[in-house]
Amino acid sequence: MKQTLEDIANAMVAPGKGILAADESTGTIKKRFDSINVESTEEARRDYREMLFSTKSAMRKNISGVILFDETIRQSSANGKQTLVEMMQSSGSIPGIKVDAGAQGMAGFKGEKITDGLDGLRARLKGYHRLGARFAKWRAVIDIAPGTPTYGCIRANAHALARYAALCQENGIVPIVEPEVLMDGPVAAHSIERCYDVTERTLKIVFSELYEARVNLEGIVLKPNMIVPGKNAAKPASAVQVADMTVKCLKACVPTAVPGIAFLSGGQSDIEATEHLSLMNSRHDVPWNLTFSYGRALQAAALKAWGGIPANVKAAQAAFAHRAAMNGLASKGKWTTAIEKAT
Ligand code: 5MM
Repeated sequence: MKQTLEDIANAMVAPGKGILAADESTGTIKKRFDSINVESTEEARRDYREMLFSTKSAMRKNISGVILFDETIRQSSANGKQTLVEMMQSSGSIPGIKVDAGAQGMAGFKGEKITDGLDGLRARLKGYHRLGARFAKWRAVIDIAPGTPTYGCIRANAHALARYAALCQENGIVPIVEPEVLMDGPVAAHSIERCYDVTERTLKIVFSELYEARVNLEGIVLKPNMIVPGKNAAKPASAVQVADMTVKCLKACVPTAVPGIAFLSGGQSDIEATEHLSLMNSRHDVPWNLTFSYGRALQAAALKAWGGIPANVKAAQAAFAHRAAMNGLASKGKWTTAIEKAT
């Protein structure tokens, strides 16, 4: 039976499950591999991602879908027996694809960025659908610094997100709408209150643009930042404060028609990202499923344990399965430090 956009979106945010962001572009994965002294070849990238996608317990129980990069959606396993897409499908996980072409300097807006990738997007989406993708991702980047972000930058990024989302839905693909207010930009000295204000403004404009573009909100997943201070902020925030302010901001901005919100980790530590998500779910009643769509916070421990050495695959898979399980608990508000340490 054909799945509707709503079916797919609901499956992506099912309780206990969340999304693995493994869509690092070639430059970003190189940086990750540099940190473990591994050369970023096509084969090494395949081996690393195959290791994650073949972690059966995590993929079956806690990973509803995986965001892939263009190279990965076309790759096969090392033994050539199946494509990586088939591998994740066999565990019941949905393949997704990053379709933006990255954030570039925005002409006329010094220090601000606009995400590229709308040209030819309709044809690319049709191709990705044939390859098995049932959801996509587009990330807009909003940086906080003295005098920025400007309305012009937020508006242009929100408009692009809305045009992308409409094209995805036209092609049977659920759009993940990711407007990321950075916590680790070049300055990143802002307070948690400033993050709240900028995120609120950004989300208000994004949902206005989605409405104008006639996007069906029941068939999207929102991927926002949490409300956190910049990484160089003078004053830290408590985990409870992050959870409460994030939920308050989302309640002020996100229509209840949206089935789910899957957060990015944005530079938080693994444990912080898990704790914040769990506190949101345990402390608040919300009309959406709140879950994770983490890149770094799901992969960091596994990447380190792997180190590019085949003999470490089992340990790395155990590290990935552990993080996925902890975040699965957090999506139900059931994670605790005691469970984190005991398992
Ligand atoms: C996996 O990282 C994605 C970005 O890669 P590029 O910068 O190479 O395009 C990124 O979009 C990611 O999906 C989100 O930002 C969430 O990742 P984090 O690490 O913030 O949870």
